Amino acid sequence: MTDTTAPAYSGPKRIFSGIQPTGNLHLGNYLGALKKFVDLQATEWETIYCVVDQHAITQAPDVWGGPELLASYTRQIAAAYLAAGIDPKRSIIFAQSAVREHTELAWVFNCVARMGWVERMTQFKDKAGKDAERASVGLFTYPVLMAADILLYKATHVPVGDDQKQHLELSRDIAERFNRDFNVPDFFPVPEPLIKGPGARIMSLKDGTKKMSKSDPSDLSRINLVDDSDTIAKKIKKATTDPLGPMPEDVKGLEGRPEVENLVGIYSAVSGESVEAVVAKYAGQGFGVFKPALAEVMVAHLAPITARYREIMDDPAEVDRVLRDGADRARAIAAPIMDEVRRTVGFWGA
Ligand code: ATP
Ligand code: LTN
Repeated sequence: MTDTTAPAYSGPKRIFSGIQPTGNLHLGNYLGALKKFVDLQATEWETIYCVVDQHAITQAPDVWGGPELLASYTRQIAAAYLAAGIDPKRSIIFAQSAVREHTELAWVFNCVARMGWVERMTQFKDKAGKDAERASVGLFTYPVLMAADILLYKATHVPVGDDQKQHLELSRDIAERFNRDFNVPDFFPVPEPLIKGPGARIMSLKDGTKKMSKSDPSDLSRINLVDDSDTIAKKIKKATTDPLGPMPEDVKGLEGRPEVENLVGIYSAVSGESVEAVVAKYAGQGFGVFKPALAEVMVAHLAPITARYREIMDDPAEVDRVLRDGADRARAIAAPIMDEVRRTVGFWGA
C-alpha cells in the first residue's frame, strides 16, 4: 500500500494533472484543481496540464456530449486553463488523446494493477450507480489510465481535489508494483498528491454534505466559471444555511454547520485569507451581511477569468495552436519513457 519509505527515484520534480472535458467547470474544479495548477507555476517545477478526453468517454455518449461535441469541449477546458492564468510557454497544455502513449502505458498498467485494488475504488461505485454490470469496462479501469497519465511523464506531484485521493493511492501502488515486478527499483517515482488547502473539497450550495458537482441536476448547487456577476450573487443569496443563528464567533463554532463551513471555506480559498481571519471578520454578523460580501469577493476574483475565457473562446484556432504545440512537447517527454517501458517489459523490437 502507500509507502512510508522515501522513494528511490531521484529525477526532476514534475507536476501533472488533468481535467475531463465534460460540462462546464465549476468553483470546485477551479479551487480544488485549476487554481492550484496556476499557483504551481510559481515554483521551479515543470508543469504539465492535460485535458483528459479519453477519460470522458468512459461514460455513455449522452453524458459526455457525443463525437460532434467532444473536441469543442476539449477546447473549452484548454481555454479555461489559459483564462485562469496557465501560461502555455511556462506549462504544457495538451489533449490526452493526442499522445498515444497514454493508452499504451495504461495497457501495461492494467496488467500490473490487481483486481482487488481497482475494485476498491469508490468513485466507480458512485459513477456506475446501481447497475454496475452496465458500466463500461473503461469506467472500471479509469483510475489505471489516470496512473498512466501521471507516470508516462514520471510526474512526482499531482494537484487534485480531495475526491481523487484514492485514485492517487492506486497510482502510487502501481508505480511501486511495476518497479518491484520488473526489478527497476527507481524507474517510476511514487507520485505525491497535492490536495491540502481550503479549496480541496467544495460542497454543494444546496447541501453541505454533498460535493459541488457538474452532474448535480440543480444549477443553484454550483457556481459555474462562466456565470455572470448577477448569477453568482443570486446563487450565493439562495445558498442554504442553517437555523442555528448568525455567523459563529470562532472556528469551533463551524462544527456541525457544514453549509456555513463551506461558505467560509469558499471565502477563504478565493480571498487568500485564512478561515480564522474570515470567521473573526464576520463573527456574530447575519448572513445578510456575509453573503453579499462573499459574492463580492467571488465576483472580483472570477469576473476577469470569465472575461478572458470569453475572449479566448472567440479565437478557437489559437486554442488549437496551443494544444498542438503542447502535444508535441508532451510527446517529446513521453515517447522515450514509453520506449524504456517497452524495453523493461521485454517487448519484441524494443
Ligand atoms: P464533477 O464531480 O464536478 O462532475 P469530476 O471530479 O468528475 O467533476 P473532473 O472535471 O475531471 O471530474 O475534476 C477535475 C478536478 O476538479 C479534480 O482534481 C477534482 O478533484 C476537482 N474537483 C471536482 N469537484 C470538486 C469539488 N467539489 N471540490 C474540490 N475539487 C473538486
Ligand atoms: N480522474 C481525474 C481526472 C484525471 C487526472 C489524471 C487528474 C485523469 N487523469 C491525472 C490528475 C492526474 C478527475 O478529476 N476525475
